[in-house]
Amino acid sequence: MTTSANNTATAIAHTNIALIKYWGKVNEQITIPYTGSISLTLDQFYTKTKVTFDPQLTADQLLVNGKIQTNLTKVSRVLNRVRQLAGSEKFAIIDSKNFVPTSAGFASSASAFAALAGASATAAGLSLTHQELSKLARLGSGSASRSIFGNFVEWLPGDNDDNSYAVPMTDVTLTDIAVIAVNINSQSKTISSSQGMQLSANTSPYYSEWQNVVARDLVNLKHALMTNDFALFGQISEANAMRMHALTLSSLPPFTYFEPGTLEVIETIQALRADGIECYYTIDAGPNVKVLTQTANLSLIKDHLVDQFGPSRISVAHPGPGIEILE
Ligand code: 2P0
Repeated sequence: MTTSANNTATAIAHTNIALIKYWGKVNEQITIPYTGSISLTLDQFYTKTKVTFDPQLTADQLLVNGKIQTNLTKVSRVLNRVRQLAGSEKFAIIDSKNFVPTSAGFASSASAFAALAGASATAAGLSLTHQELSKLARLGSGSASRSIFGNFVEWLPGDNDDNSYAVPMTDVTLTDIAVIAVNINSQSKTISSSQGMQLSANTSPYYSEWQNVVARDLVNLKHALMTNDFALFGQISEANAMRMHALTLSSLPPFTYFEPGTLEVIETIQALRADGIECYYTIDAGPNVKVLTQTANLSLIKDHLVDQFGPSRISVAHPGPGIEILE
């Protein structure tokens, strides 16, 4: 990476879907997770962010899709670290655009904070490695640490700011994967991921067992990825997602991200599978469902979901690239 001579840089980062979920922070200030996690970066959904440091500014300014934002808490964590590393006191204008079809129902924080890390570090003249960018993105949002890299990515939890970062997974032989996103509701949720995971970690009686579950699921998912075992990949991913959602149901007070439509998609996937069509589902901190399948069954499953839920709710993605920095 080269240094930026004119205080400005643009970066593009893609969103990711977690297969082994991150759900809980040991340290909320610097986003150290209780467990590791594994995700797949997706090709269709990304954020493009331009950062310009300007000595005339008296505060950071954030535009998302052209709209001024007032809550800059997480953005400031990233920019303050960049200023500290660069020995600069300049504030920045951040112009961020999400290229996530409204029908996809993906959260944009992973791609947004990964793009912010790449653009702000470059604009400040820093030459950071991808590992350092992953740590920087993590300060904004945990899942963003993984969106620095393409394809399958593992976030090594670590226990401090220096050893908690994501790495690209090597030796993966499972490459034929398609993800069908079914949008049930794209309104923002009433319990944010940060609030939800904190509640689960503090109150679910199952939280200590979740950490054991994730340790086992990480080993088994890696085995599936290295042996090109799609059935095992799907089974582990689906079970891990449901175990994460069991933490929300078992919190005090209990809560869920599921909506009636979420359960409808789950039933459809179970029925397709009973008919011998191989597909699995995963669900993040929201009602929308991502169906995991392979090329051979993609059209059939997509057509089925389009018939049932309507074309505007369905979008398809494949494994996508890591961060791209444009000077
Ligand atoms: C994940 N999620 O591993 C999990 C699974 C949602 C469910 O990471 O609090 O926006 O900003 O670190 O990264 C979404 O939460 O949370 C998320 P913070 P983030 O992808």
